[in-house]
Amino acid sequence: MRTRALAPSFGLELQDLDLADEAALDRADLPGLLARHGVLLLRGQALTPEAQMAFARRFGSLESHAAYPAALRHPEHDELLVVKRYQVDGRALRFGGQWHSDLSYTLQPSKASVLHALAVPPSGGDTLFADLAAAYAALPAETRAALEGLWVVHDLANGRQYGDSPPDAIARMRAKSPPVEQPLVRRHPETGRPALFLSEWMTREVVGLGTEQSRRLLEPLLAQVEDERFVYRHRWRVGDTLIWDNRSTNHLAMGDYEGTRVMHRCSIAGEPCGRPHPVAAAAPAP
Ligand SMILES: O=C(O)CCC(=O)C(=O)O
Repeated sequence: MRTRALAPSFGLELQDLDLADEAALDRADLPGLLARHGVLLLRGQALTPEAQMAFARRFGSLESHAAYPAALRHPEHDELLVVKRYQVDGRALRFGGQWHSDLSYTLQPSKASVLHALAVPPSGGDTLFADLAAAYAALPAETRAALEGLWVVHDLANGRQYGDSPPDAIARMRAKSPPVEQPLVRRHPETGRPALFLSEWMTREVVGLGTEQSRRLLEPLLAQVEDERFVYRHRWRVGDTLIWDNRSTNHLAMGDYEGTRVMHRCSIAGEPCGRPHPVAAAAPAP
């Protein structure tokens, strides 16, 4: 199989693999490649929703999105989201407009996600990926030692888009998706590589530290995982299929485009990770 590195530390394009060629897919160790490289790219694929889901199942079982608003889901498949610009309750809703790792605010974060481009704008609308393992490895040894054993709060409501939401809307969101605690340094279950498991969108504070101390510890780490040394920027073409490992990468969808951008997305269930956040557990449901 011909391959091409996407970025110095991670990401691999599989250049002559055809997603319709089941025998070739059987021969390629796709889950192993994903675990080692963090992001896989295949260009020029024509995937029906069924073919995309069948391909994604090679990495594990698919997550259902039945709880998402119907407008965001494919009409026939709860496992498939249609990623584009939406208006929900009169507000523009943008998928992934802040750095994140899928479902890190739950106790079963997604293992991987598969995004297939159906329509792309003439310019803009790129997706950025960050290598969280390389970002961790590049920290000074004493910083890495100081982070060992720390837990951080991941909270969906921490997102910028909820900044002007009324408190009762935030309380309802937290009742539905209570914040959780995740290990700040997460070891990849397949490669054993440690990675910085935090993101601008989800990570609110360090467990046991006050707001100011948390900010002082988290700010440089967030800068580290967004540093361009560890980022791959994907410029989409129609037919691109990207698979990313949410246990070792963050991603960010750029909203800087005009025109149509439509993607089909499914995600693969991960292993349990993290623990409930006691404050959230104690909060009364509104
Ligand atoms: O639209 C994109 O490029 C990515 C969207 C996103 O953040 C996601 O699918 O989790």
